[in-house]
Amino acid sequence: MKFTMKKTCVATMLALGTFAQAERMIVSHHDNGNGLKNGHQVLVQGDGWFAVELDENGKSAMRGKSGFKNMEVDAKRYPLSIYNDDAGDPTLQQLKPYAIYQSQADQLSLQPGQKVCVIDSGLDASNNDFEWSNITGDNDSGTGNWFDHGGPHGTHVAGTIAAADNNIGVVGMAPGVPLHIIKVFNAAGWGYSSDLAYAAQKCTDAGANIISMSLGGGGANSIEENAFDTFIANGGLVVAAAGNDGNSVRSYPAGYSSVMMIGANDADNNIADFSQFPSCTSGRGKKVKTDETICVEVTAGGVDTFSTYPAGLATLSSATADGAGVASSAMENVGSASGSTYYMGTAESTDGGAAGKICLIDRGVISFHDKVANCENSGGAGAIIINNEPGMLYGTLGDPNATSIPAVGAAFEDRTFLLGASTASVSIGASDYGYMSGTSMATPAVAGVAALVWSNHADCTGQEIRDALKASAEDAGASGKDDYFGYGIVKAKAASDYLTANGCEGGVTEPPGGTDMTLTGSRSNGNRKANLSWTGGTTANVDVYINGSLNNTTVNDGSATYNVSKNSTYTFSVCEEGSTVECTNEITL
Ligand SMILES: [Ca+2]
Ligand SMILES: [Ca+2]
Repeated sequence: MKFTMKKTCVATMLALGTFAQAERMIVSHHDNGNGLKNGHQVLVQGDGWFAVELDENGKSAMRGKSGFKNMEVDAKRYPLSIYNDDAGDPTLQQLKPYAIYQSQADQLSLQPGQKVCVIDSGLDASNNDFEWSNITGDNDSGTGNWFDHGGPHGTHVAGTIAAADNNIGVVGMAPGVPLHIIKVFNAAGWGYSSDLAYAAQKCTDAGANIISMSLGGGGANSIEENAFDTFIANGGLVVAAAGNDGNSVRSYPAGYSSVMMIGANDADNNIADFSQFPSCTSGRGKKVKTDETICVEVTAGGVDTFSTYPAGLATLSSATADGAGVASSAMENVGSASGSTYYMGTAESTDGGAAGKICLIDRGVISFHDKVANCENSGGAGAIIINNEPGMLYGTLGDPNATSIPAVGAAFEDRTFLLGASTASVSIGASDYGYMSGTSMATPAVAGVAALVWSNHADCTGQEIRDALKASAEDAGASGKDDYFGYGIVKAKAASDYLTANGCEGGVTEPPGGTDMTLTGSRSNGNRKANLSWTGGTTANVDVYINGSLNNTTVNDGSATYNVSKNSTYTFSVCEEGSTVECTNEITL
């Protein structure tokens, strides 16, 4: 029942550049260098050097000038992604995962009053990066103590919501927010619908206002659905993962209307290839109905998400070249090595030149394992395998593994830098922090963002927070709302600003970027008919709400008439079909 995690390659936003005739060069000089700069556009300069574009003639001329010292190519440095994790060692400093920046969680401060209930595999007490005094829990019978992990999944999820802001490790979307942990999985990795219905009650009993579920499976269940309906009817918010099968199947509990379905995006604002995308329509023929609450509503970062693990259960790598940190991924073999670099090409055979050195190896032709084995059998101390396409290289050496030297993957974007370095180091070790991918990782990100936003707008209901997250999400993928992203990527600051500007009830007439819809009306036939006229709305049909409840769906032709009791008044509004955000004003007749 628990969604399994997947590794995917981090996509990069830049393709490789092509070499024009002129090349950007760094020229270092004696004296003040003014004689060398004459006649050139200096692009950037520092103490004893400057960068200019030079063709071959220009390079020759430069070399011949008085005061010239040296010249080298000004190598391009590409960001790996639009958003990046902080680089460094989480045992020495606190690293913000990329999704913190992407979802603007670093732009708001958590206020008191929130409690997030996490239904998962427990939160392991061995990880110190939590405010443990704010954390309570329950466990299902048979799953063991909630504070002992049943696999790293629950600990990773909890860290994304609430890891403490304490100068070490990572930081959650809502750092230190009180948690109630309900352990419904053990190492076997699944639970029942009845477990979730029971858990929802336990979340209520604990005083939680948000439930986060990084889990799901096929098949709706009325007892389970009722439990979440009750939770939101009492003002709460429930989020759940869309699922990791990369298809259009609707998973539950995410597929219930009361539960907000969460998809996963990567650090480049692309949808994760595993993120499920069920349709927002259900039924057939004349009964076809569009409902935005049964499909993905928003997304958050969930590809290669960096978070907490039970102590020592993660494997983390680090690498440097000429003393500078280089992004890496752990492939295999715990240990550390450093030394001079030795480039082995694709390392298809042993090479005595690698003895005592760090092998730099291109991906391709033979297996990762055999490359590392050829490095080790040449006397190499450690291996860095460099991707042959944009992005980080993730991989393992497979089983059986006859090698023992630490081997890490590196991104293609760092190839030039690595091959130009004279020394390098690699290290792989057990860690309290590591990576997972899945809609399971995006879901707690949204739960944490919701807590953060809600804490700054404490008078709002869960439904209003849900609407604000959607109205303020950043559109991504296909233009406008789509089945993969829903309304888009959640943005904490934008959601808070939206609520500040519009109040809890939001911009009923028009959210940012929305469609103008206005409603007017009158009574006739001795008050027995209510005649509505509206403008706007881009859907073929519209939903008509009477006294806050969906009454019916009708053709978007700008008018409709209702038979009403002559002695009562009614409040009407009209929304785009399936939307609770793209709506007219309310009128009372
Ligand atoms: Ca921390
Ligand atoms: Ca979109």
